[in-house]
Amino acid sequence: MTAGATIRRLTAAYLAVALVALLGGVLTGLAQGLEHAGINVYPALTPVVQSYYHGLSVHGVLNVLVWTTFFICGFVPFITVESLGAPLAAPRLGWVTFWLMTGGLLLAAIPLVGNAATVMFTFYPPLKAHWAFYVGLTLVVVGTWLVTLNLALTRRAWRRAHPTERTPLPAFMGLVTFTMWTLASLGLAAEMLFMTIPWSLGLRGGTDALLARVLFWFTGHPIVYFWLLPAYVSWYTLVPRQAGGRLFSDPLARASFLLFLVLSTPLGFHHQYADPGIHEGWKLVHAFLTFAVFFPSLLTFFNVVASLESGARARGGRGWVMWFGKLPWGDPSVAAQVLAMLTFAFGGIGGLINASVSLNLLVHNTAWIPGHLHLTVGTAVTLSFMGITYWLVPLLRGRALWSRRLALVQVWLWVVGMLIFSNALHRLGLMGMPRRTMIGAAPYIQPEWKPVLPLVAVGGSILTLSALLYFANLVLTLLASREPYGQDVAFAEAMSGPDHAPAIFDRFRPWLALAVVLIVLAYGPSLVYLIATTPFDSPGMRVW
Ligand code: HEM
Ligand SMILES: [Cu+2]
Repeated sequence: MTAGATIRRLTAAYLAVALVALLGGVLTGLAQGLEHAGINVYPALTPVVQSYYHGLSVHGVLNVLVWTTFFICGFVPFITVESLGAPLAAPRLGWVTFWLMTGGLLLAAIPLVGNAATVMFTFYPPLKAHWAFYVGLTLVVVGTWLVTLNLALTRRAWRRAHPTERTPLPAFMGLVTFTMWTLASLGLAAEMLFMTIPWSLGLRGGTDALLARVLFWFTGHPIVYFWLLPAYVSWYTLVPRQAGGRLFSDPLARASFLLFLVLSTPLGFHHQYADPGIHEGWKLVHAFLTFAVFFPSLLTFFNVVASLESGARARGGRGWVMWFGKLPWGDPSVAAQVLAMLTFAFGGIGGLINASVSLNLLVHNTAWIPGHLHLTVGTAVTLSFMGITYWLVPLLRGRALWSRRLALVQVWLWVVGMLIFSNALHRLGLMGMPRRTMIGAAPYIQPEWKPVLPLVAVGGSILTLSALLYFANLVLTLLASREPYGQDVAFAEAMSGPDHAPAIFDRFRPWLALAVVLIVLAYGPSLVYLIATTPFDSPGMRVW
């Protein structure tokens, strides 16, 4: 089964933008890592990068907003179309969407690169960017809604031809991902449309930090699931097959995604435990809901490990734990994703610490936080996406990966580099070192930080080397590889198939309604109060 040519070209176009963004993200990261060890490369980088904070803004935006979003908008529709065996319902809309998003990205990039949007990827007011930054990012978000629309139309057309079948799991998961995101992104859209855009255009005199942060984190927590769920799609529906096994349970997989749909959004206050102006009681409600959304991740862990085990045992694996060694470690796509899963276990444990109201106070705004997010979005997601491109780029190009061995080296380097890098940041954070700080210029550097700081640069350099090998391999695959590569996408079969799931596990509306109810309960009172009382009298600031 192969999808139409349109989806392939569209996916390739999204991947191209995503990869360029990642390259920029990695290079700016290297400069930050070196800076922590006292090697200040910023003077040499002017005027391209005009300050540490300029570079950090580019780093955050390119990595977590552009690389992730563009990869996902290429990968998820591809998987959906392939698994349905039906073409994209509205191909022209697909291209309009791509150009809208790319146009928005370019619009946002002008002030970002030009140091007129050095507000970091969270753009908290009263830091004020050029209006083109906010408008451009808003266009990208609107583009993602059009992707949702196209996926929904595609499933509807498929449903007409297959009235009684269960939606195939990969397509179901793709749709849940985009439905969840569309609902969750309303907070960000509201912040842009009612606050930052009119304010940056001069139509509104002042702004308010707290309301903007509430709207930002309404979207800012679920966005992590928007990054993570596409990796889960691969872990559930592709990796078991790549590992020579079967998915343990299709109904359990659906259950976990439906729980993500319901629970991803109503918990953003866990990013605001330290913010005044939000009642402690609501912070506690969001804390409990955060622990609740850990549950579908545990379901995922159980289901995916059981699936991997089936593959390893089919390959002759034995014992309670030793089967793990029998996974196809020579396949860089599998190695990348299994190692991403392992790294994610540490990220998850750290996440529980962040989510705990009292422990959060210890790590809040310290280097612990970037330590955590490089394990999660920087590895669980990014290394999984890299693993996916190790088969997806060959498939789109029709040529085998240039070098599997180089890819394996790359994958292991990423993990080793990340363990050094992230461990150092976690430890520095526990010693009270702040994040988002040009540490080399800080007069308050503590003696106990000094032996750990060079590890940030060592780990960061290994990561950069790994990334450069990754890009080299992909470029050589495009340009120099001669061996042909097949066009089939092989999805995993399930030991317990979709027909074991109750019919309600194949419906969206009841779950979406439940999600809306929970959001209204968890956010409604605080939002109503803030909107009614917020004075919008804070002037904007440009501090760079
Ligand atoms: C070569 C690889 C990388 C290196 C050396 C690196 C380095 C760094 C450093 C040192 C910081 C801390 C800056 C500070 O708090 O002052 C940072 C922040 C950050 N990094 Fe990376 N990074 C890399 C790759 C990535 C990737 C792949 C992602 C995500 C996909 C990512 C996402 C982020 C984010 C979101 C922040 C926080 C930005 C902020 O506070 O505004 N990084 N990075
Ligand atoms: Cu969060």
